[in-house]
Amino acid sequence: MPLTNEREAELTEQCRQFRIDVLTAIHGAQSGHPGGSLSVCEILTLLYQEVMNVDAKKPDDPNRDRLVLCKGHAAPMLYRNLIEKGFLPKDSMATLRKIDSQLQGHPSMHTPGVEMPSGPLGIGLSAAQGMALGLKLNNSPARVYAVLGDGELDEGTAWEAAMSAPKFGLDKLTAIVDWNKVQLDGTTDEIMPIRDLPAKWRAFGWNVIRCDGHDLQAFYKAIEDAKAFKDGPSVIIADTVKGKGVSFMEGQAAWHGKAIPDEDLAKAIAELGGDR
Ligand SMILES: Cc1ncc(C[n+]2csc(CCOP(=O)(O)OP(=O)(O)O)c2C)c(N)n1
Repeated sequence: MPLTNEREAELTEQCRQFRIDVLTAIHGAQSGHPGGSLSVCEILTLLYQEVMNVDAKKPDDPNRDRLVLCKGHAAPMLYRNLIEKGFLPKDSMATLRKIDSQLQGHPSMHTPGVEMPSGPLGIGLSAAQGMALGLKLNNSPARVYAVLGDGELDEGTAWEAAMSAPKFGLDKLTAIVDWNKVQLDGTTDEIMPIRDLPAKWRAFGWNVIRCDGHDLQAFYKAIEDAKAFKDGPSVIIADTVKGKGVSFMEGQAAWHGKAIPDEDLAKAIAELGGDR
């Protein structure tokens, strides 16, 4: 069943608001990662606000779904989603990257709702796989989502996990690659060509689903298809745009990790439909 038109419109509006809030917080901190936070907006928002079974009132529920943000530098978009789910106070975005804040530059176990610290790229999929294996041994209905960057796939450890998850038949594990084709200081093609990414995952034994990672309906269908596949893990290769939603950030490695000047924040907010 697709999302209803009404639900799709609500989630679209949330994505617009979350983009503004995330950029405002990065501007306030004068440090952070705008590009990769914007590209993963629909992915994290659909998962947290629609798909995943997580409840801030039952954070230790053994049957909760888990998400590992392997590309931990996109933490502001994770935090904005956790706020919406009630894990963090509504005004906490303003504390991003401040000393003693629960919202550090990269996810930490001190932050309610975070399942796995991340920042060093390449390790998150192994952690997610371990969670999925433990849950499977306990016959848990919980699902595990691992959100990776394409530049992150330059790390060999990611491929160790890619090789072993099919061996264990982890059908409740879904990896999602935010394939925005840009990494820290250049395009993925320039730095380490990834070539036929879907074929690579297929060769490792994964059920491969490809979709537009900014199209909520398409991504929702991909999640449903992953849930329906019972013969092993699925990977959703989501075509995305780094900096999505702000014209002068789109596709630009320069906006990977950069403090946002006042005038650029104002321009970005205007493009995103202005004040909330
Ligand atoms: C092991 C490791 N090496 C290097 C870095 C520095 N680093 C942070 S983000 C990044 C680029 C990541 O690119 P990608 O995964 O495509 O992220 P996205 O474009 O989605 O933001 C790099 C090299 C790191 N965090 N961890």
